[in-house]
Amino acid sequence: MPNRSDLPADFRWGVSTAAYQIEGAVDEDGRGPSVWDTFAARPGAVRDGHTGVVACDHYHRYPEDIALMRGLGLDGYRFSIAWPRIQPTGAGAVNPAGLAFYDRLVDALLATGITPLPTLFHWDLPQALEDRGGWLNRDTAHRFADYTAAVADRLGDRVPAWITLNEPFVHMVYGYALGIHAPGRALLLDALPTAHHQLLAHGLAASLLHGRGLDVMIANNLTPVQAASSSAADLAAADAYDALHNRLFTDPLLLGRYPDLTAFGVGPDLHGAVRPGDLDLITAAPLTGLGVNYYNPTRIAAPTDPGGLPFDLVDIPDVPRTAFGWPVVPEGLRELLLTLRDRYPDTLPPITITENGCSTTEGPDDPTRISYLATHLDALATAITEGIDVRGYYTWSLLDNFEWAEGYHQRFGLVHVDSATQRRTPRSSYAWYRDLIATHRAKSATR
Ligand code: IFM
Repeated sequence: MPNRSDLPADFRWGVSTAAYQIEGAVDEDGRGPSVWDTFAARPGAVRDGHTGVVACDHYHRYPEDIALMRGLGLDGYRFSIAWPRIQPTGAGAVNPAGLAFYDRLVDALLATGITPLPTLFHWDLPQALEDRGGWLNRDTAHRFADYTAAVADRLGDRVPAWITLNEPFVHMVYGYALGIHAPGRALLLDALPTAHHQLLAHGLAASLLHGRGLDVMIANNLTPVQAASSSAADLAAADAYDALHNRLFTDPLLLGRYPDLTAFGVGPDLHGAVRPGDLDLITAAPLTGLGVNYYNPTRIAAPTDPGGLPFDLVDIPDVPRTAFGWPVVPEGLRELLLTLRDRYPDTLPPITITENGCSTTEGPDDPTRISYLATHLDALATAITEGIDVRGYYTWSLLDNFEWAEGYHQRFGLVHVDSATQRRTPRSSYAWYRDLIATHRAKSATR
């Protein structure tokens, strides 16, 4: 069996983070409020009332965090840019101090030999745009294009590749359909236009980036979908869930059309959101890479409530679970990558794993995280030897950080962060990842 020591010589290693989860400094240097500031301040919205007001104080401590990255020997760092720092109200003049922060961050990374990989939107929409409908409003896609142009004009001379959006599925479902995340809307299937408006935003931004000679990716949260049995009803339910979670976001990008959502009683215009020509805008610029965020497979059965959604989520039996309760199935990563190749044989671009990792309750010694990373990297190595073009792996995450509705309770970091003192303590997984990267590099040099 191939394993992680067989990864290609030019394979790139990284870590991933996101602005609201680590930066803090929410009122500094002209940053405007985001939907997450508003949501986290709402009593009961986030576990124990945690917020991102301080988070990991990365806004001030980024030199220390880059030193930690240097210690790992990383090739790349995936972070996100906070739109409300660049345009405090989501439109109009840019805030020079906001741009200057990312300018400093990018220069500091490059000085360390680490390639910056920014994500333009990781869920922290300027509140002023939410007040005008957020991603339910088509205009937000155009505002995103303006914001993208401003940031690319400033950083594009030093940043070769860009990720437009992070996990539009999760943002749609948790933020707009169920109300578990900001902006806290519980619209169920009426949230579907937010999928299209996010993809339209991606397409408009991708064209701008491509026009500037920059590489463009999008980071999707994808899951292999297992039917609970081979019954026709379970298979149909699994197909419906797969359409909603995966194909709703990859078919428009890679096939230029939306999947069939008739199982949800939804037509191809997603409740009137899709206008003639939109799919051409979404695909106008080629994706130079597909970012895959993989955490676990999803098991689906036929619905028990005939009046509800056309699927039930069911537990995957007999597998370990992370502290979050998520099933640990490394083989699911390989299965997912093979499915993508089968589904998009002519259009699938090279893949980068833009997130993968687990929360644990462990202290400085975190063998569970090491095992999670090792087994997923072995599954990835197998997929690569089976012909899948995967260029790199960015683990989630460098630091323990603000895990959205779970606050600081779910800890994903290679580095433990004491929320009271901001003291960073590398865990044993940090040393393991460092040694893995060094070993891979040494082996690659002799090939
Ligand atoms: O912390 C999140 C991240 O913001 C998006 N992907 C999943 C991670 C773990 O839940």
